[in-house]
Amino acid sequence: MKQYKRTLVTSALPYANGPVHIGHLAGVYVPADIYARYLRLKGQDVLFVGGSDEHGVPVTIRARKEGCTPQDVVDRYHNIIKKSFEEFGISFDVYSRTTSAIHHKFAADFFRKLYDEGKFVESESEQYYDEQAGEFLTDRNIRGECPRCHAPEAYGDQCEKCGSTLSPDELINPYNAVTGNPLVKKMTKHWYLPLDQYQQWLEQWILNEHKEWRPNVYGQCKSWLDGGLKPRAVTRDLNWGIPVPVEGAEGKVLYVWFDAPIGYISNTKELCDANPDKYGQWQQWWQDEDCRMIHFIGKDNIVFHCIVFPSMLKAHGDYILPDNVPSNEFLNLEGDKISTSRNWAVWLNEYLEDMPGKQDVLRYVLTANAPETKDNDFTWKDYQARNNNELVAVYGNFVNRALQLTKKYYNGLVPQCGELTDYDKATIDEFKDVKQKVEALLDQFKFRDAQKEAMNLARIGNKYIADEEPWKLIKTDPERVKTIINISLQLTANLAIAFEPFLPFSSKKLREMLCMDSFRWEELGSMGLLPAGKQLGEPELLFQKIEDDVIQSQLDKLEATKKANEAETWHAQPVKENIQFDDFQKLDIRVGKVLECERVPKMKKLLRFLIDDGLQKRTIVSGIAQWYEPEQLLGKEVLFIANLAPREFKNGLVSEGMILSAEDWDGTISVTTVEHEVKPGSTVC
Ligand code: B3M
Ligand code: ZN
Repeated sequence: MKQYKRTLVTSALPYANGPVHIGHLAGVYVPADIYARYLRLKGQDVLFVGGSDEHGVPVTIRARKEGCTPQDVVDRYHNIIKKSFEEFGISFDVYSRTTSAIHHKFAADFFRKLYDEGKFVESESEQYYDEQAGEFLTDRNIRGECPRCHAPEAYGDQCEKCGSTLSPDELINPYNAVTGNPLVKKMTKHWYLPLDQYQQWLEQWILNEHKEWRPNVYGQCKSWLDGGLKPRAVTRDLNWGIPVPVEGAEGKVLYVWFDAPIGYISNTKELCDANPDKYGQWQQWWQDEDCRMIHFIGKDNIVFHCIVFPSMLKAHGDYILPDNVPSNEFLNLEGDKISTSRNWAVWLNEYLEDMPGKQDVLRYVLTANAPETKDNDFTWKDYQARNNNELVAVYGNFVNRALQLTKKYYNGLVPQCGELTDYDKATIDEFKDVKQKVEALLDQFKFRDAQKEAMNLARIGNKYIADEEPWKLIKTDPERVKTIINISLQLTANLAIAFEPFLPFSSKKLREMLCMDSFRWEELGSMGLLPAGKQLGEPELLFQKIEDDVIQSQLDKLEATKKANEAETWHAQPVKENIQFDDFQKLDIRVGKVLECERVPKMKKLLRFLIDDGLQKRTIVSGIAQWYEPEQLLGKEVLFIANLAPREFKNGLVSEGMILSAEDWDGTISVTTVEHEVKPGSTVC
């Protein structure tokens, strides 16, 4: 394997049109961060680059909805996103944005070089145009009737009702989604990257030279390549983005997917130009064969990072290509797809308000359930179980025992290690094995399994101390206890190292309790990390148990979201077939006064009413006990059908009529009453 001098780690630039959620963290940012931290801990030269993707149509749609400028939108969300990443310990060396002046210039220059060298194909085509607003529309901004299911508001690229992928040409009566104006076709010129010309080269580079890429990534590339690549437009008619730096291209900007990946480069440049002594020249990271580049992304970004961006870099000619593109599948939430528009997500900013200080718990759970090979599900119950049964009961418990016993027996001083028993030696060896395993897994981007192995270290430690029972031996063999505690403490120090990439906050806390100034990955497995006689700090719990009510309130929050979504998407039922007036007149609907109302013993759903119907008293039984306390209906005037044939219930009760109720969208029942008091027996017509 080739030895590299440097590693450049990039993670997808999130769109700055909303906050980030657990899906982003699990899919891209936690794995990228684990990897960057691991390499740094190994003492390698690493640069971890991130930033916000601030162009594109979704930003403009949001701005119009909120009545502000696109710049306002991206300013707001860039800051929220950046803060969330900082709070979760995502250790970017640089987190910048694609609206920066450096980026605008860099991306425009990149385009211009390709343009000057004839690397694009120019082509005119008819596109939808809003004559009143004077603008061309992008697919997402066009709406119309779906040609398949005839839903009235399908998008130009997709119908959300039936899920079909569409092109704007297929929509029936297309209109501008924002202004509502009808659209006409108009000629417009765009520049295309002729991907077909890169097909052969890409086949060689990916299919032959990168068979080691994850099967999901390799598979997606193969199916794109098998389908035959076509030229892709790299410009758009839009007024938000980087102006196309060509004469006569007014009103056109670079396509967001053209400029966004260049953001990785311009952000690197921004950092290096400001700190050349620390980070060197940006070209060392992008144009030097000794640098290895890794892109962390989600599965919907594969084609752009494996096919389009590499073709751009190849067309330019001066750049290195990614060595690997570890892409994750999607994370679901409580069995449902995460969705920004349906607010079905755990937003990072809200999580931290609800669960202060629990960054590592989320990092742990998201890695334990990382959607590395298939879509996975985040559930709050699993979150609680992993916290309580793994972080608290295994890792936290072991560390706490070792430190508390040291405090109790030795005033916090590391005791001397004596002669080792066979069990001591076996435990130490087992520990050393785990180091190799964690490394091998991290080197293959298998973060989920790697974290499992790190947890294994804690299990080994926990078992060791439980088996040795120093709290019993202290009376009979105090010399032996010194050795047991010494070994336990060395294991504890090892855990702090092993978990640093995964759980940086806890590792830091543990390192401080152990009074270690620093540590290196290479020390993992060593039994000499804490010399005898060293004074340790005050022990504190690394993790706290999470109680049921905390989890329940998160579930309640999601339940409320679900309810709100259902209310929003509820539709009244279609109207039944017409009937004649005579048919209606056959129904005798009247007003009755409720004289008695009570629950029916052994029939949970039923209420028994005694009604004054103006002529006599009658009994009506109604299945609405779930929705009312009997007292609530006493004395009410209700509508009922007076001439419905009597119906007998299992327990012999006979209902002489039926009380009319309305069923709300969520199934809740509301009894119908009259708007002002009338005489019982009044007819309803
Ligand atoms: N902003 C899409 C996304 O967030 C896009 C990634 C750009 S990476 C250069 O999924
Ligand atoms: Zn449809």
